[in-house]
Amino acid sequence: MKNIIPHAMAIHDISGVGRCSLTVALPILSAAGIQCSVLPTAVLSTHTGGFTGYTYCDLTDEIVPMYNHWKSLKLNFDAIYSGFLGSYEQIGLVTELFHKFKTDDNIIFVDPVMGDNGKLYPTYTQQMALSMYRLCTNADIIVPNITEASILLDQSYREGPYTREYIEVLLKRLALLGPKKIVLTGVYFDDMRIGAACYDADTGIIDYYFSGKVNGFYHGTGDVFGSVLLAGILNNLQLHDAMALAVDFVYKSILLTEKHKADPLYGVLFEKYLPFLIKRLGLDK
Ligand code: PXL
Repeated sequence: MKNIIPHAMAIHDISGVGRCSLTVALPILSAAGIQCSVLPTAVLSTHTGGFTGYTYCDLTDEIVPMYNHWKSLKLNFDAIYSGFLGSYEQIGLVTELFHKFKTDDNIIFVDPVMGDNGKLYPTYTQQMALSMYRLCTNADIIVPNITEASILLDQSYREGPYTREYIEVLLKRLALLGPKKIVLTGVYFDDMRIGAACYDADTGIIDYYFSGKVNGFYHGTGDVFGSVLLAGILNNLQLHDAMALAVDFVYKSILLTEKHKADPLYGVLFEKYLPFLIKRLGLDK
């Protein structure tokens, strides 16, 4: 049964400050006309990617009671979107949740958040990486960056610029894990442009989309990208068009952050571009 308004379940942490995970997924999906129900995996004062002294409250014990209650309410989700997960055990529970809520026509969308720039995030362990691999085998779509793709494929991380051949081998190997659609972020062939590549294993089609390249590291852009990509897909865009929208949205947000010299640790100034998102999805009519 389809919902009147597309209904997504977002399984991420709440980092109180820092524009990532649920503080990004909720506003973006809502602006895109999608009901976003949340299963918070942990509550932190900030994200873990650069602040010191952050608080961390693990919510692993809440996962099963929350989804059992939702089951008892006979809720249907058009998409289940997982991101940052707090512990090894938690990744296993999310895998079980996927089995409980998977239907013939919904999508399991996994952003295998584990690291960036060749390094694991501080709360991630090798054991969690193995468990994330298993989680991805149950997904319909995965959205890794190159660091995460390398971890999932158990191969060493390589700095860019990349070649088409290198990216296409990564995409095809990732699809062998199980997901039929792969969107790989952080793809660049020169120092002028950066973007994403997508692969649909059913059609064999590989596509690319690039924007300009801004130097520096902007926190939370993976979550902004994933949320816009899912927003596009749930609004019936083709994979390539949803990816292009996500690249454009992230690029605009980075440019504005740079223009205002805002501290990139606090994420990108994406709020200004929610009207752009609504327009590109044709939701302003
Ligand atoms: O943006 C990914 C992310 C999500 N949640 C938390 C994080 C990070 C990356 O550092 O620390 C808590």
